[in-house]
Amino acid sequence: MARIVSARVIVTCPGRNFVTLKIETSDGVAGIGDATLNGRELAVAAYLREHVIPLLIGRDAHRIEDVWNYLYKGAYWRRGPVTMSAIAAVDMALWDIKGKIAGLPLYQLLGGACREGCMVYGHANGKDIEETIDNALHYQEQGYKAIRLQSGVPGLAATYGVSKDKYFYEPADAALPTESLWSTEKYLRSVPPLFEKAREALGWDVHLLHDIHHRCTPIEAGRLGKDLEQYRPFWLEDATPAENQSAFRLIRQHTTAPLAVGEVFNTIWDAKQLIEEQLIDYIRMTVVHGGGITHLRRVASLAEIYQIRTGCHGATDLSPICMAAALHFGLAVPNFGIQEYMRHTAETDAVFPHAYSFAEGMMHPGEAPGLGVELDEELAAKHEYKPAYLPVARLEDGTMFSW
Ligand code: KDG
Ligand code: MG
Repeated sequence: MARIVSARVIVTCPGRNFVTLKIETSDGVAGIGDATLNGRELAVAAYLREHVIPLLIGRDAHRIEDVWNYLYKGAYWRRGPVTMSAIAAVDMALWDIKGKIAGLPLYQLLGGACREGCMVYGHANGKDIEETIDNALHYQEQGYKAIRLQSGVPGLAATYGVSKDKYFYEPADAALPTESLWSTEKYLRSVPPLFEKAREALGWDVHLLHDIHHRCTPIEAGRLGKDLEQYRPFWLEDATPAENQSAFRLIRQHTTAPLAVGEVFNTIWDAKQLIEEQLIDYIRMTVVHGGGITHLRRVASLAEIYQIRTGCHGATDLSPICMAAALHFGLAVPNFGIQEYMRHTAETDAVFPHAYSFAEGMMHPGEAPGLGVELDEELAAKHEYKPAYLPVARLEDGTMFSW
């Protein structure tokens, strides 16, 4: 038995905030898990410290499934991003420990590689179409096979997905939420010309993606899908808020553009109807916000029988630990689709040295036992937590809107 003897939460801010759970066993093996929830980091840290860690001490680190069920069912209060991120962190750390004890990279424990690597997509953005396409050409030169396109909208001062720094995207940009104005009409006019120009400049051999970021109603999303179909998008992401899963039926009635959704989902229940009615093509849940490897495997298995593939969230607000977990999962899951890859800064990478790598548009988790990521605690301690919030959006008349 590998008894859990200690567990600690480490909060660090190497350019942005990350929460890590570190679990140690009686044989001196340590595993780490990502618990970062952008803009709500300390809620997860407190949940872990106050309500999860005391329950872990003395348990057998090998009994991953049992620990998962203990934390999920045993809390009585189920689901939600705070709870599920905390459970995910425990789950990742335990899989890391199991891999280290076995001397095998995690993907081997998940059934072994189903492919040579995970295709990833990079983020091209710019203040206008020209700048976005210049940026996309840069990604294409670096070997990316898939690129997400987000451009500033004429007439709007700022929009999601368009960063100040062309190559590093950091949406949580202020100590209190900044506010931006939104117009769906202006936005809907701006996307088809972006895709038209992108196909002219980049050709047809590269996959093009776009994130609507919950900004459309179903009928608006249907119209946008129709307009973009001719440019063969790989996917349209988060077309409409998905609390009402049946809303996606309306989008499906109007467009054959593939749909991706789920970066804000936490459990299989958030996606059940979307999957069972085949209302989507890609499920975007990832390890940290989706209850860990143990739960994400169940989501992917349900999705597989409906020909839905994975497309895990991979923004910079998920730590390199989550990125590694997602790559092991992506390599081993039969219905992998694509993995989002927003590179972390050198400052972040220095705190989380890792075995995963990128080459020719593909990523591989590496062969190090477990997750293949370490946390440099000494360096982490030098970067103190800084409150940072995601922006909020209002319509031009002042009505609060989805960010
Ligand atoms: O924390 C929010 C970001 O992760 C999100 O805005 C990024 O939509 C996003 C994406 O697709 O990466
Ligand atoms: Mg998104």
